[in-house]
Amino acid sequence: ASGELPPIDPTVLDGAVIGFAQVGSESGWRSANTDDIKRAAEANKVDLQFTSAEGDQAKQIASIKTYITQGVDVIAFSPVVETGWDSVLQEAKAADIPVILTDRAVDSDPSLYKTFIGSDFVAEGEKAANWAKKEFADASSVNVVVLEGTTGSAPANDRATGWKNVLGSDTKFKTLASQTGDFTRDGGKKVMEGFLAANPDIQLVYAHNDDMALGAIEAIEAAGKVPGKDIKIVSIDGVKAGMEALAAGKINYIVECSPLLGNQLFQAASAVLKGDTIPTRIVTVESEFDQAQAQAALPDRQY
Ligand code: GYE
Repeated sequence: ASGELPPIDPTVLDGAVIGFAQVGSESGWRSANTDDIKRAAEANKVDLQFTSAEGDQAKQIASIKTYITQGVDVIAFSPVVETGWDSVLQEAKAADIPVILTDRAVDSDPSLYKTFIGSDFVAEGEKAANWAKKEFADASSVNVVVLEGTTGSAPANDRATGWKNVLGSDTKFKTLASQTGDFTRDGGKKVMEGFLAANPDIQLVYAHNDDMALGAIEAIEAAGKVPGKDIKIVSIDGVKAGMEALAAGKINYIVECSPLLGNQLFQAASAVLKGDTIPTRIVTVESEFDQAQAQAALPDRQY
C-alpha cells in the first residue's frame, strides 16, 4: 500500500553519509532523477556518495559492497534489473546498514529493505493502453510496435504487463514487433528503423519511455512519414524533450513518471536514521498529458 513519510529532521541528516548507487545515464528521466537527488542531498547537508553503474548490475553490486565496507549510514539505490539482489541485500542487513530503494523494484524479500519509493509502472502501462483504446475506438484493426525498456528492469516488465492487462485480449490490437531499445534515444531510433523496414503499415508505437519515442520520431521522419499523424506514438515519462515533442504534435500522449524522488528519499532516510518505522511502499503521484495539456504544462515543468 502507499503511504506517507514524516518530515525531515535536519539534525539527523546533517552530515549523514548516504551512499546512492544509480542505474546510469540512459535517459532524460535518469538525468533529472540524478539532479534531483543531488539537489536534495545538498539542501539537507547530506554527505552523499554517488556512483553510476552505467546499466551494469555487476557494477552496481560492487558499488553497494563498497558502501557496506565504508560503513555508510544509509544505502539507497535504483536497481538496474529486478532479480539477483538477495545476497548483497543480506550483506547490508548483516552490517546493519538500512537500504532504501528508489524508482525501481527488486523481487527480494521486503524484509531486506526499509521501503521502496517510486511509481506504479503497471498503472502507467494501463494508462497508456487506455489512451490507445480510446484513440483507436473507431478503427477495425491497429498495427502496434513496442519499444521496450531495459530487459529485466521493473519498468520494462511492468509497463508491458499494464499494457497487456488492458489490451492483451483485444484482438483488434496486433503487435507486429516488440524489442528492447534499452531506454535510450539511440536504441529507440535503431530499433524503430528495423521495425519500419520490416513493416510498411505501422499505426502505433508504444514506447516504454520518452527517449525511445524521440529516437523513433527521428527514424519515422527519415522514412518519410509523419510522427503523430501517419504513425501515432504513446510514451511514458514526461521529460522536457518528450513534452516538447508532444506539444509539437509528434507524440500523441504521454503518461507521466516523476523522477523527482530526492525529497522523499531523504525523508525516508531521516526517519530510518531516527529509528521510526515507515511504510514499506511509497507510490509516486503522477498524471497524464495529451497535446493540449502538454502545451499548458510546459512553462512550469521543472525538468
Ligand atoms: O522511465 C526511463 C529510465 O526507471 C522509471 O528508467 C525509470 C525509467 C524511466 O531510463 O526513462
